[in-house]
Amino acid sequence: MDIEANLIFVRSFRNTFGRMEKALVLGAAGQIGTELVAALRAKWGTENVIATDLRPEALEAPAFALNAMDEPALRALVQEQGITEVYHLVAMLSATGEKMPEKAWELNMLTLFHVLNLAKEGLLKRVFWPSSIAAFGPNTPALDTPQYSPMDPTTVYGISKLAGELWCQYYHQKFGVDVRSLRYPGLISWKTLPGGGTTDYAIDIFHAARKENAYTSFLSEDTRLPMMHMEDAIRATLSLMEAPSESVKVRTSYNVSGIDFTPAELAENMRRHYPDLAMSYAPDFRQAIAASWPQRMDDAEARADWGWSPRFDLSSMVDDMVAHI
Ligand code: AKB
Repeated sequence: MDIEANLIFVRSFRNTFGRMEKALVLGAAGQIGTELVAALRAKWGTENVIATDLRPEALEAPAFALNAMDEPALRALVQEQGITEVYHLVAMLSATGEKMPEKAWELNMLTLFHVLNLAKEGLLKRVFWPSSIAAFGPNTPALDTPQYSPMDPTTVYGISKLAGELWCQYYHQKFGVDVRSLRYPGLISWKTLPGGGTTDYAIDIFHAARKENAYTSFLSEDTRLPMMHMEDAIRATLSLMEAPSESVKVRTSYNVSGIDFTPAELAENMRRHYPDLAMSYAPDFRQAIAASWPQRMDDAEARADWGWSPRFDLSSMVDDMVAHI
């Protein structure tokens, strides 16, 4: 057995016969949740990872319908199931959030407070909550954005992420809550469609290429953004959560870098598979959002503190997407 297989065996043995660790994933039917639940279950055993969502039909048991805004229901589930760590993936993303700002703020912030407060009361040992490149803004250095930079987000989603980061740090410093976070770039995956983000074009394009051999991008051809293959994002999440607490020195949220490209560069790379892929560009309101975000992240802290390093480059990401879509 290799070291990783050994670790999985020991963990699930301990979870079955000894000290219990049990995870609860909120928003489990979403783009990240679908893959994170599977990865956690592979490590901890299916019965030790509870999946919840507003729409639990798509989820495999053990799974429950849960509105993360409903604090009593969330609390009851945590207590009844003996949950030790929560992965809080519920959020309204950048593009949808601009259409309903108050609702986005309420959803993104209240659900975070519900989880942080359960941890503060000692009901949870650890919390994972994702932040985003959306927490940065037009005055952030766009290239090799440092961990500590000016942050002046222009979207409600970005404001909620920046505020959430600071609340995570506050709960850690004041109450000892072990909350950990990553600033995800645009995440690229084929298992579940994303919903309501500015980086979604980088997934839509693969579906359009397969169906029509043509794509109209809602971002201009030269809009560079940080992106990451979902497998890398899941690995980053698990690595951060497995790191010893003293190694997790950033308690707002870690920059993590994967790849970066423009719509034109992505299309050009995809032409290895779709030589006649036709591109047109019709930037909409999402263009201004993308223009306010970093183009490439510097993730030196994540590399130094818990050994982060991505595996996918642009070509291997494209090959994997084409193979599966
Ligand atoms: C979005 O585009 O809103 C998200 C994000 C970068 O957080 N994918």
